[in-house]
Formats: sequence, structure tokens, C-alpha cells
Amino acid sequence: MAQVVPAEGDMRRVIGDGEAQPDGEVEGLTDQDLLELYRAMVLLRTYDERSVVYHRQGRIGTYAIFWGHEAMQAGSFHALDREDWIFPSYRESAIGLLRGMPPETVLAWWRGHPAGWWDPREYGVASIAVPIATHVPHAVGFAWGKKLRGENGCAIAYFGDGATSEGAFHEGANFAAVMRAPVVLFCNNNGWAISTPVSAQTRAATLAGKAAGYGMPGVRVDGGDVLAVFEATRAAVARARAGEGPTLIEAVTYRCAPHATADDPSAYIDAERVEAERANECLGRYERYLRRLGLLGDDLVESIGGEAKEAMRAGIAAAEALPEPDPDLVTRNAYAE
Ligand SMILES: Cc1ncc(C[n+]2csc(CCOP(=O)(O)OP(=O)(O)O)c2C)c(N)n1
Ligand SMILES: [Mg+2]
Repeated sequence: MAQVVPAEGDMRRVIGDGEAQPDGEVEGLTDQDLLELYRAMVLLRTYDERSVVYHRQGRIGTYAIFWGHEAMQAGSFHALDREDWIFPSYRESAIGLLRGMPPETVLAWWRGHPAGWWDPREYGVASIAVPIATHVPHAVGFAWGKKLRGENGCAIAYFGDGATSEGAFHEGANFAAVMRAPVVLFCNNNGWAISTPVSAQTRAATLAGKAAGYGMPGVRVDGGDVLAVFEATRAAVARARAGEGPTLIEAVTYRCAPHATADDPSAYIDAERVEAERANECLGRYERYLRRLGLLGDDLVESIGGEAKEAMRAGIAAAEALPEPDPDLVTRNAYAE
């Protein structure tokens, strides 16, 4: 189907380095698709970088940074149809933007304003899960429900490497396989669960390898390669739609930003590794690829970047213009009256 080059540890990769490592190609993607992927990554990157600034300015609360995770989010998103449901963790807080959710909604969520509680049905995007892995069984049950109702479409759950140590992940994965639920389990392996490295999380050689224990395929992909992520997710979605059940995707990156604005990683991170990873970050890698193809030049880079910045300026202004919330909302849906 696609020309995908296995890299280290059977990790799928498409984008080369412009030198010794040749570029691959993913069948079925038009030039317009390739640029749409770029636009999505720029929107996410801009959202993320502006959010860190807004946090420092006291305009949003604690924020989970996803700098360097954009290829995983945009690449997998591009493999979905509108009828497919997304179950994000806090790391994918802004993935709804790719479905047309306005930035002010997500910014309102990070401001603790009820305008940030979007209706999941409106976008096919479930609420952001902050508890680790608890949304995996939700996504699996939702997908199984779709199957029982004879509906098309699947669900995708995003979670981290640390989540694979949680009971909810195992329960969800097992149930998904047994029920052949049309679900994609997308693990963002960024190397860290706050300060706990993957090496202290598991003795397994890879997280994708865990899939064997549930009887589902496990795929390992370079999480910094948006095209490889797309291709792997497209295959998993096709499997789900064909009634063949779930797939576990392990997308491998290295977290090169703090866990969140409340974290100081200098106490535990390898600064040299971070520097090397930042030099090879996903958006720059994809931009260079598109330039090699002749699809992207300075003008387009500037106009796409400008649009994203403008969307964020408007988004924070709209979020700040929201009326003060009613304090009663804190308990309104928590207690019976
Ligand atoms: C059930 C639960 N336990 C503990 C926490 C505290 N906590 C917040 S983030 C985090 C690390 C999660 O790491 P990982 O799953 O790798 O996701 P990442 O943040 O790297 O995307 C932990 C333990 C939590 N939110 N929920
Ligand atoms: Mg992690």
C-alpha cells in the first residue's frame, strides 16, 4: 500500500533527512492533503506556543505542553472521517481545533471556564481526560456501541507511555480485542511520565509489543514523522472499519518540553538529548520535506503561520471576553436536587 521504510526497532518512517536517508512517499495523499497536514501542524504548534505565553501572562491556568507532539496528533487525525470519535488526554487538548472547534473553547477549558465544556456530539470529540488511561475503556465501549448499533466509524483513544501501566489501559485493550471493537489505541510514547522514564515504566522492549498479549496488532511508528503516523493510523482505521477489531499504535518521540507549565524538568531530563531532539522536531522535519518536494516556499510558510497566529489572537480575546461563570455550576451536575 505505502512505501514505508522500517527504521530502528522496526519503527515505520517515511520522511528522510534530505541526505543519506531517502524520502519515502505515502500512496493516496494528494498535494492538497500534504499541505493540509502542514496547516494542521502549524495550527497546533501555534496553539501550543501561544498557550505557554498566555500561561506566563496569567491568562490561562496550568497547561500541558504538547510541543513536538503535533505530528502524532495531525497525522493520526488526518486518517479519520468526521463520523469517527476522538478521546483525547490532556496532551491532545487542542485536537478539536482540527475539527473546527474554535480556539476560545479550548482556551476557556484551560481558564477553568464552563464555556470550555464543549458538547462532545458537536465535534465527535470527547471531554479531555486528565486521569491517566480512564478514557481508554470509554473509547472502547463507545466503539463497541457503534458496532452494536450497526453504525459506521470508529473511535481513537490517545494516551501516553505511562498510561500503559494503568489497569484501565489493560482492561480497555483486552475488552476491545475480545469484542473486536472498532477502536484505535494510540499511544504517544514521549519517553516520560512526568519524571518517570519509560525504562522505569516497563521491562517490555516496546510498548507496541504489548498488543500480542491481547491478540491485536501492535505497530511502532516514528512519532516525529507525520506521514508515517498517518499511514499507520489509516491502516488501523481500515482494520477497525472492516470489522477486524482494534490496533495498538505506539508512536515514538522524546518529550523536549516540560511535562506541563508546572514542571521543572531540569531536575531529571538529559539536556543534550533534548537539544538534539529539538533540532529534529516534527514540524521542521515536515517543512523541509515539503520544500524538497517543491510544495512549500517562504510565502506560504508565512501566510499559514500568520493565519494560525491570528486565530489565536482572536481566540484569547474571545475567551477573555466571556462573562464570569455562575459559581453554582460547580455543583449543578454533581448533586441530585
Ligand atoms: C490515574 C492518575 N494517576 C496519576 C495521575 C498524575 N499524572 C498526571 S500526568 C502523569 C504522567 C502520565 O504520563 P504519560 O501517560 O506518559 O503521558 P504524557 O503526560 O507523557 O503524555 C501522571 C502520573 C493522573 N493524572 N491520573
Ligand atoms: Mg509520556
